Amino acid sequence: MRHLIIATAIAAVTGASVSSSAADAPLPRETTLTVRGMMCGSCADAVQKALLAVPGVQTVRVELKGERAVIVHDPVRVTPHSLVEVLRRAGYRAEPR
Ligand SMILES: [Cu+2]
Repeated sequence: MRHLIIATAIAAVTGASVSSSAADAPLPRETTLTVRGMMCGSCADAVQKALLAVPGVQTVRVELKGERAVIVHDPVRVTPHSLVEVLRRAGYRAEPR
């Protein structure tokens, strides 16, 4: 529940819609991916940007040393598989965990 509150707060800051219509939207889902191939901070930035560019992705937290990315997203528009595919195209091997 805590990350839902954080996602809403971030959406408010970025100007995304969180008003009355949010009641009709599906609850955000959190997906954690193992991401392999990140060697430095630039890789982590590239992974974050690639994921944030996906419509329906709300927040992304990348952990370089932990080899993972935690993504909060609309569960209808974004699936774990689609996130894996985006990272594959960006040059990183990823899998749900
Ligand atoms: Cu790098």
